[in-house]
Amino acid sequence: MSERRILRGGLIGCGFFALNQLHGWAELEGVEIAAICDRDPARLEAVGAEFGIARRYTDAAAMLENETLDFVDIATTPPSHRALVELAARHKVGIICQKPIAPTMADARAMVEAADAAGVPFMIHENFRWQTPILAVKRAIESGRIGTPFWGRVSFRSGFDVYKAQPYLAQGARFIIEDLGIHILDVARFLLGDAQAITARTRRVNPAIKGEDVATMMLDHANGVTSIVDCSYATPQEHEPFPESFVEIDGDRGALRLTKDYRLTITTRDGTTVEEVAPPLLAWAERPWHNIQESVRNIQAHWVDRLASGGTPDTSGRDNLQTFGLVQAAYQSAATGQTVRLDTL
Ligand code: NAD
Ligand code: 89V
Repeated sequence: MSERRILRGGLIGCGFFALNQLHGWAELEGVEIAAICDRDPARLEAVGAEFGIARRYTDAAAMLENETLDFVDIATTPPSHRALVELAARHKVGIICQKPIAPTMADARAMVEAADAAGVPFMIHENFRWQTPILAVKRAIESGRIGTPFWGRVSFRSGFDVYKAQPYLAQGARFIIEDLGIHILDVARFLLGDAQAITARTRRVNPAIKGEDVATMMLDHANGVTSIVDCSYATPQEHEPFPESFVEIDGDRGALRLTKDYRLTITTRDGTTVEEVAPPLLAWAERPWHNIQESVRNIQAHWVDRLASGGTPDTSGRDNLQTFGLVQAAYQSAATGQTVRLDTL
């Protein structure tokens, strides 16, 4: 049997979160980050030195001209995503792009079209569903122990100072749904199926930021399940849970709860079991981020597998239109007070 060729990636955007991505890639077999790009030369140099990557560019177009790559990993903020995805599509390389996919639905759809037209795989780096505890919840549902789900809640409530590492989060007119709620909505889709409509209410509690820091959303799933997705960065707690997501799912034969410190409790009429489903602390990871950091490595491993097999990644650009559609519809619902159906977007 012939050995699998090492896949060559080029990473664009060497900021706060890209460091996790670079650590994740470095752990995986069969893939290497051959070149990096950032328009900020100081960041480029610092990150290149830290990870021993000599091929460095301040211009993504120059990187794609000069390097032979299998894929790009776009870790810039959303205003640059569409142009970079279209650039990569013109060069016919695979594309990973950070969430949120784009500033608007029109941009998001154009990016999916561009990748399809070029015939290249396109994955959104939607990593929360790849967290070990969320995967454990998915397996528990699939085991059938709680029967058929009829109600769910995915909740993320925190008082963590998220603005320190990501100051741009305090500056946008939109905040928690677009940045964090997007993950929690995706987890709700992953666990309970696609949603057709959403009703949302938002608040800004912290006066020092521009966007909303609290959101409460109700989803009507296509299979008849109702779920609540609620997010807050205005909720200090005695035992800060950041960045844990809590899950409650009720089924016709039992109920499950994913609670603080990664405890998964399943109760049926026969009794209750409790399991610890904590993520491992990877060598390069640090608490409390380790849950998110491990999910980065997990989604990257999934990309390598799908690139090698020619399969579509689970969080493809097209799949992500459903998650991003929920984000857009949630803002519309919060602005109008009405329930918004996704097929009206
Ligand atoms: P950041 O501002 O720290 O880093 C972005 C970097 O991209 C900067 O160094 C900037 O100079 C560079 N850049 C911007 N446009 C560029 C271009 N056209 N060409 C080359 N370089 C360019 O931002 P961040 O906090 O690292 O966030 C980046 C993305 O990651 C965002 O979309 C954010 O939502 C996402 N993010 C995802 C997670 C997650 O868990 N999936 C967590 C945090 C951030
Ligand atoms: O996942 C994210 O995009 C991050 C964080 C978890 C801190 O909200 O912004």
